[in-house]
Amino acid sequence: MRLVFATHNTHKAIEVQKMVPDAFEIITLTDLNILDEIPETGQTLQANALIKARFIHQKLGYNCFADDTGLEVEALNGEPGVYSARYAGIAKNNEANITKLLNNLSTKENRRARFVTCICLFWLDEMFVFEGELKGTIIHEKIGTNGFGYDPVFVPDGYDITLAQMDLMTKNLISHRGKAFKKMAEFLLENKG
Ligand code: ITT
Repeated sequence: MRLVFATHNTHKAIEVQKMVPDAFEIITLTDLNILDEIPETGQTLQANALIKARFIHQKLGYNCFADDTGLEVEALNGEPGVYSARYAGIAKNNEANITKLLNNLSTKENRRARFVTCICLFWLDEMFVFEGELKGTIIHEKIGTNGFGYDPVFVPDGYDITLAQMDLMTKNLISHRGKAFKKMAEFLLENKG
């Protein structure tokens, strides 16, 4: 069964395909040749996930979902939060975002942070929301080359390596997105018939 993921981020689509039941084939906006960059104008992660999922649901009428993730850093009053993708001003420039984050944290002792993912699913024309979080610490320099975004500077609680040093399977087991998508996968398994 095809399920549209309202994203152009192929990294995320690969992560998610591994998490949902095999019966579901994840199709991205790029696969559908939909080039629109859906404006994420919401003030919260849930509002942005809803904007993206509703855009596709209204345009195509398909079962579809979108997610939004933010990194919330305690000492920065929850920043970058909903602005995580464009923290340094340039959309999705991971290098610049990490540099700005490390600069802003350079004088702070508290380096606690968490990733939060919110998913909005349109399933048979009804809307459902799923959430997951991952707590950890921001380190002082980048380590590792796997993953994307802030992974090279985030060490999850209970580990002494960054998310960028983990293989994808391990990241999916513990991550904010993994936990939120596990909830969605359980829902889909229960409701697919
Ligand atoms: P969309 O096209 O789906 O909007 P995106 O790249 O903007 O893709 P998100 O909205 O989910 O991705 O996440 C916002 C930013 O948060 C993203 O650009 C990364 O900088 C960061 N981020 C999200 N998930 C992450 C993860 O698992 N590890 C590290 N950083 C992550």
